[in-house]
Amino acid sequence: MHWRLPRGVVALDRPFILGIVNVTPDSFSDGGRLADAEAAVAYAERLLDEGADAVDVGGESTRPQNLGAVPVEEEMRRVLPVVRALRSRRGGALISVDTVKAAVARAALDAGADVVNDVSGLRLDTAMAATCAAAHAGVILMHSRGVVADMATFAHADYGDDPVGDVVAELSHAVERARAAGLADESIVVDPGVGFSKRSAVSIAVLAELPRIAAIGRPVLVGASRKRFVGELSGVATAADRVHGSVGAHVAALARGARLFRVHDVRAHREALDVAWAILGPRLPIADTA
Ligand code: HH2
Repeated sequence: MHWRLPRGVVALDRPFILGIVNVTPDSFSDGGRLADAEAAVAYAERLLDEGADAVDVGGESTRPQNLGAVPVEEEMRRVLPVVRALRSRRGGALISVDTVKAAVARAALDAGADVVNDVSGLRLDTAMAATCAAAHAGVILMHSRGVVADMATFAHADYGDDPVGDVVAELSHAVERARAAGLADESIVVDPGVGFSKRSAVSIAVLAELPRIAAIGRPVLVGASRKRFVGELSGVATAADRVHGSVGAHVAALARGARLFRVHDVRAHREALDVAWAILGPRLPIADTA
């Protein structure tokens, strides 16, 4: 299993950790901490030093009570200086940009980003797929419904008899959008979007039935870090304190076929996932040779 990025191929032969760098005033668990670019770059470097394989730089929160849609210029003002500085200070580092806007993605790719993490799965900006294809970017296609302001709510959380089947079908459409625009299959990673347009029971079902997501045929990323269902299951109300529950969710996801993990707490996940991988990796049913 591997992932083709503009500057080479990443072998997914151990758990891949994407460290979260939210350059936002309002993210649900860490908003406002990294208000300026210098703080964000230093934080990203720390995550890389703790064992992150890449960092995911985001300038717009999906938090339901967020401060309103972020204009494209403001999102660029938040994200681009971080991408540029990181690229110049850490030449080899893999950088992802978390955006649903093609203009932001294009500017970030020009500034040295390798991956576009689109939480709308190429739904919300019709120029996004072509933008990523033109740059041969890696893409993370996440399942969600609705717009940024409501995708992390239950506004679109009604499913049929087989919610996981509905997620698989909708995520498969995202992969088709990517292919239609000319993106290579090898550039695509899929993500079931835990907590996005999903009540906790559906988020849990999606993780339990992750082999059905993996059957789409692309590597699977899971982002359960600090999320609401983790708090409910572990009884930890404060999002930033949900590290142990997050690790538990991600180790379970690893056992069910996930290979990439978007996390806040990098060191804890590096240690836990490496240990879990040494035990599970060679014995997992999903072939690692794809
Ligand atoms: N979750 C969030 C944001 N981006 N991207 C992917 N691929 N998968 C996820 O599960 C995912 C994501 C939400 O988490 P966070 O960045 O911590 O919060 P916020 O959106 O409030 O900035």
